[in-house]
Amino acid sequence: MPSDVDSVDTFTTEFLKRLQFGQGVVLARATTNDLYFALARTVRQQLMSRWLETLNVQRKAKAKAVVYLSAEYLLGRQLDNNLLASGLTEIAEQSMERLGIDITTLREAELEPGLGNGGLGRLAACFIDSLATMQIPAVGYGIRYEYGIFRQTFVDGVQVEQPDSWLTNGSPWEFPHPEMGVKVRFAGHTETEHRDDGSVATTWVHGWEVIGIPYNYMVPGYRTENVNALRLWSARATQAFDLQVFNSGDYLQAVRAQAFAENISKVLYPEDSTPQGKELRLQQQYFFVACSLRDYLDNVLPADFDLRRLPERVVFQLNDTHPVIAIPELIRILVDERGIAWDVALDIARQVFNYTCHTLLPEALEVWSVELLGRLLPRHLEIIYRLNDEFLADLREAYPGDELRVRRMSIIQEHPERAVRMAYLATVVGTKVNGVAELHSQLLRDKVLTDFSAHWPEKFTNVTNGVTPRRFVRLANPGLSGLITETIGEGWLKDLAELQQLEPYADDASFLERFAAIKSANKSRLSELVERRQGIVLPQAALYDVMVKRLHEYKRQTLKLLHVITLYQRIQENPDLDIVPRVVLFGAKAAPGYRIAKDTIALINAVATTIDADPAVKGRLKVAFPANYNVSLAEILIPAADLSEQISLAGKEASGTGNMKLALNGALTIGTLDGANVEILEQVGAENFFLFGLTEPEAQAIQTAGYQPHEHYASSPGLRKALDAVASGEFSGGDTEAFAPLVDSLLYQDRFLALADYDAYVAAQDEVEVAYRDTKAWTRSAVLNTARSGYFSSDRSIQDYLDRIWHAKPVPVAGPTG
Ligand code: 26W
Repeated sequence: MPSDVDSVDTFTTEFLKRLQFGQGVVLARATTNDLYFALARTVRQQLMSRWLETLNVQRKAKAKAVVYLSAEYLLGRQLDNNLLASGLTEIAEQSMERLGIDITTLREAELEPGLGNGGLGRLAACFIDSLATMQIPAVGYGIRYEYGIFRQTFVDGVQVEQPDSWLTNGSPWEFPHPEMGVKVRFAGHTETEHRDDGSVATTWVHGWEVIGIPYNYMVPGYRTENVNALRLWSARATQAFDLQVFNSGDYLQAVRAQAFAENISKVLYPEDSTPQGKELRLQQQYFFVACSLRDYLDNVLPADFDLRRLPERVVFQLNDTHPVIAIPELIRILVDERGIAWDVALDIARQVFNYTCHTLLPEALEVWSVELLGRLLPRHLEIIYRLNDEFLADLREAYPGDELRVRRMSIIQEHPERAVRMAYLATVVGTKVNGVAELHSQLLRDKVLTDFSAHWPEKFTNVTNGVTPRRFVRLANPGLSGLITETIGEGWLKDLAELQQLEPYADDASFLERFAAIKSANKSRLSELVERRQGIVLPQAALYDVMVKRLHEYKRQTLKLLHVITLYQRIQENPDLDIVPRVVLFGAKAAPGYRIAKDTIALINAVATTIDADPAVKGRLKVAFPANYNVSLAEILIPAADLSEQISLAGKEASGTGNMKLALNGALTIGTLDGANVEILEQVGAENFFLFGLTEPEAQAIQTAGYQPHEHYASSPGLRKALDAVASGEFSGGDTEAFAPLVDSLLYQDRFLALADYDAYVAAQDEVEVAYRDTKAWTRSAVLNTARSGYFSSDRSIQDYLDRIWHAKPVPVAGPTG
């Protein structure tokens, strides 16, 4: 048995062993990275026996397991999370102190695995945390990108992307298993054999193949013995490639072929809304899905398992359409490899797959051209065609004569090119389709998958997103966590609804004072970081106004910026104006090819610089845009926020999850009736939320009637002035060209009605200002935001998935004493 490291002594001994035998250095000569590795390995070792025991118990229980298929996991740093889960935080801190090591430096030495773009990837990370904490047998499958989301830098205020080489120092948390490599085939053709008994057998004669190497990561539940696995795949060339090296004589060509294979898991695509239809992306999707299914069916399930009983043992959750190619892959395995009849195989597939949709934007719905699919995955295309033929036949029976409808619902689109609609494929085969917030699920039914929801109303359901309170409250906000635990005990970390018990304290003056002091300390922590990184000093006694999320037109960062410009102009006009000092913080990455988004970043930085240079504004208005917003930065920014900006055009943000993290940490939301904002408003109460803007039906009506952004420019003096300032070059040293594309897109297009919502937004911000002046009332509202946001735990989301979709049950792992 491995030694337990449950005292400062044993921990220290183990740590020094890891340092000496793992890193091969002595304490006096160790680098920060050595120390970080030794610490991580000491923690990992403690979790190891639990992990093995979990696998053991789960295998014996033969319980139904949840398999989460996701192309992205935005994990964030692991060290603190794993210390917390294993209850070792204090022991580790004391041990490091005893050795004279600054543990904070070690924490910061960890390069976060940024294997996701934004909301969808972070949601996956929260979900695997909750699954483990709730003791559900579950495994997450994904891709071990060598380069995660790019590192954002600013050069003269313009976003410049750098590769995120998170693996350069190695990763102490991963367990590679090269001996468990899985072959994945691509391309080639199919051959059909008509047997004497009338049956037909298809063989896929592939063109080339690669190997998937699994890397395991532990997913420890919070204060439970259960440790689940996250298994990420890395692509390697097969021996066939190696042989070529020897046989072909063309050594360089062969090495190039090898590099080609390994390209598959090289880099995360940084587009999070407009699929590029790139061949490599489809290769990534099929690669990880094929590895994962093979692994689960061959290695996780018992050797003699009868796949006809698959639905009793597993449910596959498809995180958006990225893993949807798993559907034809499973059918292919069952029919072609296991000799199961088509109808039976299809019936199995129907029971095991479910699909979560994370968007409403039509341009974000993935389609793969038939040409590409046929070339890369010829057998899968055949299977999709057959599925579609049978589906269309059913439709023609259900809606005789309604050929228009049949064409609308076809899995294959004809225009502008023949292509497979992945969301339709998932909807046709999956048992359940869910949206990620009430409004989103409703719009999914009514607007996006209309015909399908009429055809199969019971297929559609909602599961409102959630976030893990372990990372986003306990770790990110230790001050608040301490206050909460002192007040209501520590049960809230596993049952966030218990935060309700804080409600009475919203009227307790000393509690309010402590709550406000914690917020203020979090602001100091943030401003220290901003000062360290960019040499900017933030005023302390100010309203911290935070907008952090990917940069996208529908999220309307420009609307926020127009408000900032308006505030600036008010000060310019009236230097003695009595306004609430405000720090406006942005965090946002733009997809590298998204022109308008990058222009918006440049404009935010330009406005920040201009305002900074103006002495009249000093201490009253400040814009800060720390580069490279990621999970680690979120953990510092969110707890410091007074005001949470959730201002997307109604009907566009599927849910949002930053909105939940901010509310939980006591920020008041200024927001539209969009995504989960609707539910936040419902929970915290209208008195504690600044609601503004068009509703979804109103926005729809305006757009149908023919929206004229220019009319708003003409009728709103504040708006006109703000836009004129940008157009006149006030923020670009007189250059009127610099932001012309941005201004023109607002004035002549404004796809997301920013101008239409400007007046309402500024009015709501004026209310914010009035409210903020009453410190006590504001803090009371902040406390109520925290107290009433327990609903937004990802544990609650997972419980909803269990009840409505998965129907799996906990399998607790008994501790050493249990
Ligand atoms: C390039 C193809 C593509 C398309 C969409 C890549 C990635 C996506 C994701 C679905 C984008 C995404 O992250 N969506 C967000 O998902 C969150 C979790 O459900 C929601 O909270 C956000 O509202 C939604 O934008």
